[in-house]
Amino acid sequence: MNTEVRNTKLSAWITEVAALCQPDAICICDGSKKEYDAMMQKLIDSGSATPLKKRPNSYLFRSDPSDVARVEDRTYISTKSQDEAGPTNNWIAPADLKKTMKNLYTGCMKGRTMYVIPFSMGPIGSPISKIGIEISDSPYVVVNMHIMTRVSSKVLDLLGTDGDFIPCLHSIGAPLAPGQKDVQWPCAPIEQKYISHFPEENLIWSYGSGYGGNALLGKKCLALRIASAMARREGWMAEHMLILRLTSPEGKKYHIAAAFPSACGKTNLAMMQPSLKGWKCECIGDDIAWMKIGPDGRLHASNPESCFFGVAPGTSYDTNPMAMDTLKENIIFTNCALTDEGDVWWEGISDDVPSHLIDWKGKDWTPASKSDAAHANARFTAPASQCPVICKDWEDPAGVPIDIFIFGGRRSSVVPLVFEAFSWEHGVFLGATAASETTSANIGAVGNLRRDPFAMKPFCGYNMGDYFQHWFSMGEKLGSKAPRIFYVNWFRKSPDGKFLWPGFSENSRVLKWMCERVDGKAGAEESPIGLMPKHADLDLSGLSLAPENLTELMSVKTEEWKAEIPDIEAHYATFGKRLPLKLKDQLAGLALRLG
Ligand code: TSX
Ligand code: MN
Repeated sequence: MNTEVRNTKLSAWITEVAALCQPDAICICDGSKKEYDAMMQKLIDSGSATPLKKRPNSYLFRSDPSDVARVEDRTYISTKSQDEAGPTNNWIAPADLKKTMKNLYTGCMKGRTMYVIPFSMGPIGSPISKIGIEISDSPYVVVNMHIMTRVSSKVLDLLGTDGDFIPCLHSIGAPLAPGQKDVQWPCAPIEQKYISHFPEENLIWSYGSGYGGNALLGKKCLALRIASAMARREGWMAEHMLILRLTSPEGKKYHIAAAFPSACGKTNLAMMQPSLKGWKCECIGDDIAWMKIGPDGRLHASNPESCFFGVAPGTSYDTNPMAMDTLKENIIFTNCALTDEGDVWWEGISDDVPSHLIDWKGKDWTPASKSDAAHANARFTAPASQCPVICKDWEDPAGVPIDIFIFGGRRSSVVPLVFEAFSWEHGVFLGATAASETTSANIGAVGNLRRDPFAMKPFCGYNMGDYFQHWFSMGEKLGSKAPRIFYVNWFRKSPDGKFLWPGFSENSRVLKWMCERVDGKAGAEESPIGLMPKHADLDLSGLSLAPENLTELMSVKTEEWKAEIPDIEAHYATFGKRLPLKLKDQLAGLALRLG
């Protein structure tokens, strides 16, 4: 399986890491199916993976109950000055953090194999792509990276002797003494976990966790935190956005990129199938968009990932049939429940609940059990190529030209179904002030309002005030070719607590209005918060929506919006001097329009 390493920087780094972490063996991964199968067999033999009888080539893993999600309070942006990391990031000076972590890394791979995983974010060899090398002592990381990214010995060929890459060092932080028996999911205690980024030297160091974004370093760490810092330096954008192609009955293509905080159904929207006759929707990505200004002066987006790493609970044939069809084979499931027939199960997958399950902790479960059978953050790792509605151009190195940006959040009141920004600058204001009510999927009290600018709060690898300015600068470069910006809220409720909008496939009606706005065909009227469709501008044919419900759904209540202003001011204050003046101007404009 060993592959020759000819790259000077890589061989020096492998030698350095091996000396520090002291693994028993080193394996250079080649990304082959043979490698995947051999690795998975080892994971089955050790009891870490359970093959699923009901799904070909699919496996269930159960994590340690303490290692179930990204650890935001253990995630660091380590820059020379704290001001560069900004108020939204944890910060430790690089020298101090490296000293602490080197102590932890010392001997941390004893009794284990050190895997060297060469991967490409974006198609191998494409000009938009970035090469990363993850060194990890977790075979679970290797098999997941095979699906999530393009792992291949071709990446090493591409690097040649002097090509550059982003080093991503990962250890689960659980060395084995001679003869010590391994556990099913080895990891370090929370106070030893560190997810560290050094954006000034394009470097990632992760220690102590084997789960998701803490360990699979190509995704949140590289493609968002490190890439966002590179993008600002180089004049492009790395965003937490889905990408989709909508085709009208006339055959006109529109490309949409949308940012939502967690628990708003981003993956569902990315794969949504329109209820409107003749409209077609195809998925290009469900989480990350890298966007560059193309030779045509427009903003072109591509998806750097090759998989969907989605939250399983709530995914069903009702909420996301295309995801369900993606999950039929070749899937890694983590922290789902196991049925007696040898299939996975999670809350919300079906109306009927099995009378017996093995829950995510490996314990017997019945409907009478007090806790959920699947963990709320249980995941699937699924090849994007298996999605029935993956766009044929999803790997095109040229990307797709973005027509429309959507921001949104979950708001049970105040925010109407949809409105359009008056201008790019107003749109940046909408992104910068985006907020969502917390659900049980978040930690802390349910129903609190949380500002999550551009859905990037956990993922911006530099000062967020500078990030806002970068958005303004990109708008200036794009000029009249900039995408139009909209804000949506699928979650407004009536006073008696019922969702006012049916959502899901019916969201195509909202997207259609956006497309018609781009074409200058649909009307809109000015409100204090933005441009709103008049009732007749939305295609509501075949939908039974009571007129008074539509009125409530689209209403803008001046007093409610005035009450938002102090909260936005408090949000602004956290950015201090780095807050662009244009954002203050936008808030003053809103206040003025509200009267
Ligand atoms: O994903 C969602 N979307 C976007 C879909 C393309 N969800 C699920 C969010 C949890 C992750 C939604 N939930 C959406 C939505 O548009 N809307 C709602 C609220 C809602 C829930 C249920 C119904 C209607 C609205 N209707 C019935 O249950 C029958
Ligand atoms: Mn995400």
